[in-house]
Amino acid sequence: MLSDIAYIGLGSNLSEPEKQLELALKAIDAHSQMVLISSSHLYSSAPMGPQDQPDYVNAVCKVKTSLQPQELLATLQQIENQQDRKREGDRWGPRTLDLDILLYNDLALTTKKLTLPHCGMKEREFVLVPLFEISPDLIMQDGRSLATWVAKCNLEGLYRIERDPLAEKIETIAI
Ligand code: ROI
Repeated sequence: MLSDIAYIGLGSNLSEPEKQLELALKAIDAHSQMVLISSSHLYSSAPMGPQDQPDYVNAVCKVKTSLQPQELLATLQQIENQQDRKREGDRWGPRTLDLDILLYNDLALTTKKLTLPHCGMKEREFVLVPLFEISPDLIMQDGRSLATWVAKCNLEGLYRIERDPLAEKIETIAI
């Protein structure tokens, strides 16, 4: 049964980032133990951290899943690997694909591999804004609304990438 809800943050700044995110969303939806409920627009922003790397494209999606958090993490890492994610080198360096579990039901968890809710999300407008787009009524673990968190973050430099209406039409016709 797909009864657990997870929010996943997606990011890329190498090898056609927009395409990387679209491929990742398809891979998530194609998995037998996950179904994609909704996904945000794509957003572009300058890198947080080291600046000597390309701008990032980010998005957030909501899934229903029967995978437990650790299994979900392993599955997302497999999708990253399929899309040529390299793990050696700088932890804050450029990457083809980054998939982070942001929230898993109301679970709070700290293990060596996984912290839930995702530890950096509060300071990351490129996570909070797309999350707000798809689930504006979320209440976060500190009892505050997601809207309050969004109101506190600096939105300067975050750009929503408008979907190309022609490309969308072609995709619909292709189906
Ligand atoms: N910066 C932005 N804008 N988006 C990201 O997804 C992102 N991911 C990272 C670091 C290097 C922290 N910076 C980022 O891992």
